[in-house]
Amino acid sequence: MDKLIITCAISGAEVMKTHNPYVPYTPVEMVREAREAVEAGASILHVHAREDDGTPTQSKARYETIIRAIRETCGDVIIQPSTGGAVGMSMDERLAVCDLPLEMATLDCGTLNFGGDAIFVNTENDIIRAAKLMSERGIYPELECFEKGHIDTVLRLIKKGLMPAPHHFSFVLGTPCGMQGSARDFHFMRESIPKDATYSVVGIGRYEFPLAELAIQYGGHVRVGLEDNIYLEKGVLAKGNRVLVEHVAALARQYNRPLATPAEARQILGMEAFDDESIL
Ligand code: KMH
Ligand code: ZN
Repeated sequence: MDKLIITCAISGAEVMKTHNPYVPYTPVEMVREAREAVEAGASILHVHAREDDGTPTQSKARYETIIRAIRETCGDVIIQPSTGGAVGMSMDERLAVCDLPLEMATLDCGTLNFGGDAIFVNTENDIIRAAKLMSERGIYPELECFEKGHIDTVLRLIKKGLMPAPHHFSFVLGTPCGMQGSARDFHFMRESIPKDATYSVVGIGRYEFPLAELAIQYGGHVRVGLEDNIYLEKGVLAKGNRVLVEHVAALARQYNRPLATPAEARQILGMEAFDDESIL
């Protein structure tokens, strides 16, 4: 089994300080959360930029400021900005961040009800556009799939030659109106991807740690962080991203699964070696 890659989704776009005061907004707060997540064992940081008041933004300039600050503090960690942004943003707005020399970014592979009247829109043409852009710019996509139909979409695009290898999936399970995160849901998803693909689980809310434990046992990888879950345990807010990563690192120790360094994560995922001259 490969070493375990822990991704930490430090900020998100929808979670606010009113939900958990450790949610970072400013670049200084982003660096604090990034550093603590990396110290605890994360090798990938999934980042949503925010304005100082917490408003989600896909501003290139804001991402550049945040990424440069994180890079200075966290060395060769893999920095993975979001192209999902926040619900309601246009694809033009969401993909603007891909103008930066990025190593990796998320690529959302289908539309989903997000609760109430909110819909997270990713049409087939949106997905194809994002895949083409990222491939042209050498940005490694993390294929976010919120349900099995999203995996099927990716498989169809692979067949059409529109989704080049390597393929690294994220199973985002437990959103209010999406697929939930039971063991049965997990196995259905992991058995549905190509044999040579890798995957990470993203358990929302109470699914975060049970899915992490399953992925650790079955050779998958894990994402945790305040974007996905604000609690360390029922009713106890997590005092930052560090404790969430530490919890997964402890589970990994329990199952004798060593953690991957950023360099090892790049190897496992089939990414290019890190080149700090050309990568932000
Ligand atoms: N904030 C969600 C609407 C991603 O980062 O690519 C989308 C999201 C997915 O978080
Ligand atoms: Zn995200």
